[in-house]
Amino acid sequence: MKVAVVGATGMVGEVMLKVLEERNFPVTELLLVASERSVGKKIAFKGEELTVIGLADAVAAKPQIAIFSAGGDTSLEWAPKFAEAGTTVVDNSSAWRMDPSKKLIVPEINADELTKDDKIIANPNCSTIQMVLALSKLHEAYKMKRIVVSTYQSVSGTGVKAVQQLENEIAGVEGEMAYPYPIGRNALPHCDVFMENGYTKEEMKLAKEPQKIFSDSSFAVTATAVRIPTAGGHSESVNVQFENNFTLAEVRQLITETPGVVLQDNTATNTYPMPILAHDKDEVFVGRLRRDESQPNTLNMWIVADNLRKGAATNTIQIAEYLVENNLV
Ligand code: A2P
Ligand code: 11C
Repeated sequence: MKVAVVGATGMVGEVMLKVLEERNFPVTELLLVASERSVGKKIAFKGEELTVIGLADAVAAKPQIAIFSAGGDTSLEWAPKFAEAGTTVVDNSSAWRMDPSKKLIVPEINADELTKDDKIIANPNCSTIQMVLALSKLHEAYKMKRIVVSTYQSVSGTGVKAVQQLENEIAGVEGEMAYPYPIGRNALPHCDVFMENGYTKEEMKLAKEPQKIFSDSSFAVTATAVRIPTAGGHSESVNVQFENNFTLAEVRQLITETPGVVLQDNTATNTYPMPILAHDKDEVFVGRLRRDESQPNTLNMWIVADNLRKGAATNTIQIAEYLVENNLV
């Protein structure tokens, strides 16, 4: 496969290269693409030095697959140009996610929707992916009615500038601010921008993407997204009400059987998911399973994943793997 990575010099792009290499994705030629600022820069892949190229040259090279993580504006402008040239784009930005003509894919849940005609495929938001994957078998078994989710999101979700802000604060040096307030020793109930309804964009992604992924609008989601001073890994407190009753033993069994999900749940040994345990892992970790004693058929859970891996690079590359394995490119 001739593959282009658009945004190869960015935080997610760097992890994409690592994941392509680790999973031995069948790359015959790799095109590293970034903005004009980075053209000519060298980046290593599988022990080889590759030179970063610009978007127009990458389109002209007609890769079979282009994986994008270069921001929504770049995707809006360039994904259609790649698609027109015959390239299948898997896009990690928010640009196409809610476009009714594009599919929003978490491979373990709905990759079977994909066909050869899908030329631009959207990767969901990081905090959505880990939540829906952890809930997928439970939804099948008990049918979700309503989810109340509160997130504890790491600064890596914002990008390099935010990681630098946290490092500067820890080192006690002045620097550029990615957030309107200090993030060290703080918690900001503010991920992405505020919208007219008082929610943030991040909260609305959590509220709207799950129904599209499950092709099911019969459940509702409400979210509060909070930025905390962790370097990497997003955590979520999820309260989910089902139509049907469950036992905790069955829930544990279903979580154990969910592909890509790992159960870490033993209060006797202080076993529960944490960002430091999820770091650099592709799985989604679930623990603190408890029946909500205030309401019938309702479960409390704690979900953690590496937001740059399953939340971004890994999920995108799993979509590309599915396309290759099923001869869809
Ligand atoms: P560059 O490094 O040349 O700016 P991050 O999210 O970590 O900031 O990374 C964003 C990625 O998207 C980088 O690889 C960046 O390239 C790339 N990018 C940003 N704007 C553009 C653009 N207009 N055209 C192509 N690539 C872009
Ligand atoms: C965050 N979820 O942690 C964001 C990062 O829509 O792909 C990814 C933004 C997106 O702030």
